[in-house]
Amino acid sequence: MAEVKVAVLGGSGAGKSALTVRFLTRRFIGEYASNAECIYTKHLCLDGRQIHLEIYDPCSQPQQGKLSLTDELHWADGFIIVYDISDRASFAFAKALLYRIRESHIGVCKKMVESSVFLVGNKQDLCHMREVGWDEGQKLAMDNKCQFCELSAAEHCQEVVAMFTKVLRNITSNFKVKEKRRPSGSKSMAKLINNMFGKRRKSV
Ligand SMILES: Nc1nc2c(ncn2[C@@H]2O[C@H](COP(=O)(O)OP(=O)(O)O)[C@@H](O)[C@H]2O)c(=O)[nH]1
Ligand SMILES: [Mg+2]
Repeated sequence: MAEVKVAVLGGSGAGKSALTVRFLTRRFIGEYASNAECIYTKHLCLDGRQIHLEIYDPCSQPQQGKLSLTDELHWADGFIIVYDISDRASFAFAKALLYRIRESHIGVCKKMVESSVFLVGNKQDLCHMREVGWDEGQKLAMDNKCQFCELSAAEHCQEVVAMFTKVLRNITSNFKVKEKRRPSGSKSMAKLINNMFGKRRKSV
């Protein structure tokens, strides 16, 4: 069974818990414990593959200046970065998180990292109070080569499920690439050893 770990990060009040609970229960309950740091677990089947999913929903985020994220960056296979479209400060915070993720993964296969980060503009139902344009979110995602969508945890269920599913699918396909690489690497090493010593032995 594949183990997949996703961290949902973003400013306080952006809707991290609402999105997580919406995905896990398909419900929006309005108020969420803000002092509880949760790792939710769920078994699910994705494209015929069994997955043990863990979702990290932190109770609060460190201030922008103290953005270490070291534990999260080690722990997670993928990230959902959430901001509130009616709160520009949460967008600035999401930007800082994306930069932090990007700089921490320098040297790692870029494509894998990029495909497992999703920027989400939440609270689309509050578009009459919008402070962050759709195009700004889209541009930030393009600059960081991650995926992007706007949605509403309060009003959209299918969109939330689709967004999480996309993240999971990208992470598991990264796993498949890693699995494939390993045997082919050892095979080519075996071939190399065989070519060097095997052939020589034959010629003696
Ligand atoms: N209008 C609206 N409110 C939302 C939405 N998502 C979350 N909220 C509200 O925003 C507040 C903060 O949400 P919460 O999930 O606790 O944010 P967190 O601190 O990032 O976990 C709560 O009162 C939620 O009911 C949304 O899509 N639309
Ligand atoms: Mg929360």
